[in-house]
Amino acid sequence: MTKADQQLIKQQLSVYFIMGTANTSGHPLDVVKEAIQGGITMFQFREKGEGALQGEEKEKIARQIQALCQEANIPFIVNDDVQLAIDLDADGVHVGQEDTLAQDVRQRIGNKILGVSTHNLDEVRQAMKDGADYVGMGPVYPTETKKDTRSVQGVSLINEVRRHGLHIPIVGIGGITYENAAPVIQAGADGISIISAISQSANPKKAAEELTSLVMSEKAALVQDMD
Ligand code: TZP
Ligand code: MG
Repeated sequence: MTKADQQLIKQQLSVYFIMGTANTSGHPLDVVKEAIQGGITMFQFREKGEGALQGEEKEKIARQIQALCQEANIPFIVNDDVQLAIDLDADGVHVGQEDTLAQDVRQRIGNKILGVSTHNLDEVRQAMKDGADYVGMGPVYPTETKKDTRSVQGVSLINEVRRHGLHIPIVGIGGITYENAAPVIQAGADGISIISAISQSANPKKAAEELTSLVMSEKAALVQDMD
């Protein structure tokens, strides 16, 4: 990956909205539309949990959401399901440590975006070797959205990775809200991944707008500090 590509991914990670149909009581397409209007910079289709769609139904909603993302020029990433990402010609795939090996995913998807969830420095280094374009780190804060998470780690791994001089794009995940997002960026993450703070909001557009302006101003403040 060139330096320019890495800069673009860092921008695109700023407000990374993740959602599946189980994450909202609203109409999923309306929620995504509103989130896009509110300024999200990347989207991940994560169709998991109770009542998750499968097969044709899953593919149908994925295609509908992908169309919204394409219209808005926002990367559309698929969680876990490498074949779906290939069938849809999605912009990328995100995998966890328990999913298909990152190096195998890289082989299958060519130069699409590859994201990998990581929980310690070794996993970050391995993800970099495997060709990850970015790494997810969390849960930063307690979350109700994913039941089988590792223990809450705050921003410690984000700090550690930056202390070791690793420049891989990082996105924090888990329990992130408007109130607690700033420390994630201040620790050196390039963005925040959010499910419920947008998908469960009574006003997803406003929630996305507020998160976007917060992240953008935190990132701008860091750049100024370096000048
Ligand atoms: N991985 C670690 S925490 C988490 C995932 C998918 C859930 C994040 O959801 P929320 O609602 O933003 O806490
Ligand atoms: Mg997974």
